[in-house]
Amino acid sequence: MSFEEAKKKYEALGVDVEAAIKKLKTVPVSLHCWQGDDVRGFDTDPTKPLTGGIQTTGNYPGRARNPEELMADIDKVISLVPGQVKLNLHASYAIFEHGEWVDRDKLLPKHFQKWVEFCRERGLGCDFNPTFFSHPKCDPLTLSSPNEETRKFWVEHGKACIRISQYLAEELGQPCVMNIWAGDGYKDVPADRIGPRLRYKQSFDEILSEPFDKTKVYPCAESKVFGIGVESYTVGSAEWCLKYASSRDDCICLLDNGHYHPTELVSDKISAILAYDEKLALHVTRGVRWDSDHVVLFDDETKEIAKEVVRCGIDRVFLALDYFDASINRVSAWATGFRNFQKALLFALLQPVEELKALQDSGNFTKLMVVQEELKTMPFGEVWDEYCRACGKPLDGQWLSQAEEYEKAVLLHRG
Ligand code: RNT
Ligand code: ZN
Repeated sequence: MSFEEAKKKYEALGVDVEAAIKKLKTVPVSLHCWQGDDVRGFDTDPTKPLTGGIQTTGNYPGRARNPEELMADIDKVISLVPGQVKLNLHASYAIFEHGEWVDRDKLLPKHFQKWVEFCRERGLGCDFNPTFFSHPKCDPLTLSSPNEETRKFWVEHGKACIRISQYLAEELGQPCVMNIWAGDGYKDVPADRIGPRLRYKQSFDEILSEPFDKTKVYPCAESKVFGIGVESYTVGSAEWCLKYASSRDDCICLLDNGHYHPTELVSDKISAILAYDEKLALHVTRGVRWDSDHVVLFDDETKEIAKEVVRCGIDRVFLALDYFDASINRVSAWATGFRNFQKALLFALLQPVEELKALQDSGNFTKLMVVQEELKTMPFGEVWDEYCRACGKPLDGQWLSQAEEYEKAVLLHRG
């Protein structure tokens, strides 16, 4: 079947295929830099373990070891994926020059100047994340620590990151989403649950007291249910983050779909939050039995998340990917997840939403089920190919060989 034939089939359902393609090309999706180096960053000893309750597994060759390698890998990924990429950086990816090094509480915009140049040359915006893990000052708590010196250190880190986020937004002319996630919590049953939560709140308040332009910097609070070694209690739980974000007009909720009980679905949470808030942020990932951060697939829940984003208003949701697989070619992992989320968004944009809603509202659940099932076997692949062509990017079946060549020419030569 040709694209023209596929388009006719969609048009018969009342779907505007060209409009869907045109829209998706403008929707930024944040590409997480941390897939390229197993979340190690450049500001601490790379032989020290990843902390904060997150874990990468696998030792596939080719991990990026420095900014040059990471940038080259990101460039490769960008060449392999359709759509509007935005970069997502962690503070731990600061670039120090001439033997300089500063601790996280002293980070300055200039430590991200190289990243600004990278983004500017490629027309990308940039999102940002303070890094509250993999650092000697995690005691293991950070923003909720009872040790005032530790807590202050991490508050200063958060404030420095607000200034850096503002700098990124101003230099690149696109808003910067600044996501606050800290793995603070306890392995075993705590005696005091409210103390850390009150200190966490105070720390967030102190970080957000740093002046910033609310049209340029969008701070978020990312919740979590548990982490490895932090099984019994998480300070920044779902309720804490929801309540915190709703208590202020300058903080939004960030939902990571790996951060809930496996029977809970983020696809069902999106509309609940958007019934109250103007904006929402997402980390799209794939948890296999736990928050394992597997590569995003074109699977049912990813499709359902994309449908909800489209139906609630794609421009109201800041979209980002968050996964890290060290057991396969990292460039391919990045490209696969990014392409799959693009597929899910395009698939969602090709649904006859008004007709489906009308079936629901008129109580015709028989037809609603049949139509929704039949949409699954529409000639989506033809439209996807056309979208890739329209973006000037490789189609399915054309890009993996490029990742493999890059592996041979570049990645396998890394020690
Ligand atoms: C951890 C959170 C967090 C991190 C990144 C590196 O469970 O999902 O978003 O993955 O900030
Ligand atoms: Zn996340």
